[in-house]
Amino acid sequence: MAMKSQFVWMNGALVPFEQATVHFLTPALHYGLGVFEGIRSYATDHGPAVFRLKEHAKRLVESAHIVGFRSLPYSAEHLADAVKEVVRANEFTECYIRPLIFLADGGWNLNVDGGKPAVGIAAWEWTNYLGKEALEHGVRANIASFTRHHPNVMMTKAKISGNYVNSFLAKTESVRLGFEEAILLDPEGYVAECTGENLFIVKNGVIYTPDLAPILEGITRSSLVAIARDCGFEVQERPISRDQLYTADEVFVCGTAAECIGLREIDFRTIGNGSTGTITRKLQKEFHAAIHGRHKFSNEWLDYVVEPSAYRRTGSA
Ligand code: PPE
Repeated sequence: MAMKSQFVWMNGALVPFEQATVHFLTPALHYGLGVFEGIRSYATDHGPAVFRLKEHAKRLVESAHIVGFRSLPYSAEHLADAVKEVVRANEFTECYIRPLIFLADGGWNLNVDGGKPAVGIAAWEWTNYLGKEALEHGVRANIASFTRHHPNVMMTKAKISGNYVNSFLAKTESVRLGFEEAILLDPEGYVAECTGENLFIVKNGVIYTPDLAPILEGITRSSLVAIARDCGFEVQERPISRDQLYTADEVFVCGTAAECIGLREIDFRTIGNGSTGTITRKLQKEFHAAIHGRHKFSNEWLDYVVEPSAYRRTGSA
């Protein structure tokens, strides 16, 4: 199994991978009542480091607050430490980390207060989320026939497990049609985001991205905005229409799993020169420097799994 690791953190302790199981009558399985995060650890000269761990842990706890969990057994700080423990225990350098807080017990009358949350954190080696060629050549996308959630139907700021049924509908349709990713429009018909990524366009040297109202506040999105502004690019948040995608010079998407990937074709229309654009390439390069500890933002954004001075002494994690 590609997602195999040695240990999974379950409710406060590491357990062997095979023991990280839940019962069929776990309410989260029936109702999608869980909140999760996608986090990554990367290799750096000072050993493995988790990218923007504090922000991910904060969003996880905020997602739990949004779905109505009143008290959690662990704080954001405790969960952040547990994330690093999972990377260390599994002896991973580069991995994807998946914490999940889920309704584990009770709540069968559809009331969060009638149940109890449980927490798990797994990690696995996940690369090439959008395929091997994606980084170099970009991917082909379509506009989904499914609309993104209205923010008062499903809470779009929270990474709620059940929200992802909408992503599954769109992505499955997209892949069956022969594309690699789907772009979802918001209930007003403007571009929202992809199934697991935020979206940007470039037109005449200016970078545009939809404002935060209907979308997930992506941590990669905010990192790329900071990097782009630091490079001297103008970045504007504003509504983007479907036809503005077609005539953009470049379109790119970003997320923890996908990182930063160009879209070379949308709805059978070539975007720009039909390959990853120059500004996208520049941002990819800066982003890769940042995650691997070679950028001026790296200090602020990386959390070392092993204290850097200890790593220098032993030369390993
Ligand atoms: N929008 C959606 C809907 C989304 O799921 C993600 C992350 C983003 C934007 C970007 O957010 P951020 O990772 O903070 O930059 N999607 C996660 C789950 C992917 C999956 O297949 O599962 C991820 O990239 O980890």
